[in-house]
Amino acid sequence: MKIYVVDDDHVQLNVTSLILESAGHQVSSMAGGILAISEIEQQKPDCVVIDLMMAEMGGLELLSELKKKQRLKNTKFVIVTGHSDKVWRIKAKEKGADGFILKPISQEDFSAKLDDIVSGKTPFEVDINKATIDLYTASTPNGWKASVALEEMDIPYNVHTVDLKGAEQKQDWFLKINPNGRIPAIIDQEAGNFPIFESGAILIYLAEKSGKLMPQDAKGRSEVIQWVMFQMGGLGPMMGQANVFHRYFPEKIQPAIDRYQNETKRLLTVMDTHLKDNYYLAKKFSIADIANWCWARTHKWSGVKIDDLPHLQRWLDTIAERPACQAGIKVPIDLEELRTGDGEGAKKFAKDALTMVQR
Ligand SMILES: N[C@@H](CCC(=O)N[C@@H](CS)C(=O)NCC(=O)O)C(=O)O
Repeated sequence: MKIYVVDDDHVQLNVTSLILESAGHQVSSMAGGILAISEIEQQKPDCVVIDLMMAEMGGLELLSELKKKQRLKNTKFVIVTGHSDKVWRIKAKEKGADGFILKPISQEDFSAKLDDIVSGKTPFEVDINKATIDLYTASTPNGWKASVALEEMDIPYNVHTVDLKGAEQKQDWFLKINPNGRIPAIIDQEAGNFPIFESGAILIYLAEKSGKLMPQDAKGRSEVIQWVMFQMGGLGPMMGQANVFHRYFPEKIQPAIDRYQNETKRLLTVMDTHLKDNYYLAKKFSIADIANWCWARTHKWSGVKIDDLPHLQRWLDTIAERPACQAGIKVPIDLEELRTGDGEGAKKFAKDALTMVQR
């Protein structure tokens, strides 16, 4: 059959072309997407093999352009990549690809797989709802960061509730997933059961995996990561300690309470000032908003008032309206009292937390 190969890696382009030629196909090729469009339209091949990750014009972008061409209505499109993540399969399917070939793959298998795709023997199916992320979590701000991100990115996941009071997070099986013995942690089944701990690292991993909620350009990415670090190194630890001294410890050590509440208030004020001129923490809604929102929304629990921070309040309310954020903070259970600061659930949470911090 007539096959057209597009790959901006010259070596890979030659290898793929040779494999297909030696299997008896008539092959044309181009080292990049933009130039290939008109030639492909003209040649009307039976099949176009497209590399997913190309610098100038990405494989999926090229696919979208080619799918618009009436002359190519009978042409089959196959995406080839070394990226195993299901999100790419889903995206390729959405954009109209007929097949997806994962590298590395032997010469014979490549050619056979391509034949099966073009002949329609193996229809391109993606089980979108099959969860491939395992989330180990509990109802706390750090835990919500992971569940909110998974909900926002629309990544299916299995929830495993970790019994913090029962010290399940310190058991050997869990320490193999997170050596720090804390939640949240995730395992990515699609990446050879790769474990990830530290909520900030989880957010970045998921954003990179899904291509969502973090820009890809260096400055945009940095802006997001700066605010994620602000939460990881500042807001989270300060609010966490404010909770310990203000809410959990029966002895009221006023200088410690003041120190952590004042520092929390200072950090929330930094956010308020920034949010005066910015709708979100970075340019668009991102993992930076998720990280900080999950903590800032529990300011009452830390005993810190924000009545004089109108921009922060506006931002908190804006994010609270997002359905995915609402869903994420109900994982593994709905603990609204952690935000309002009162009720039976709040008392129990504070008691359990005291057990943990005194261990
Ligand atoms: N820096 C870590 C902090 C994680 C953390 O402190 N998790 C708490 C719940 S919010 C926990 O697992 N506590 C149990 C313990 O201390 O044993 C992260 O962001 O993931």
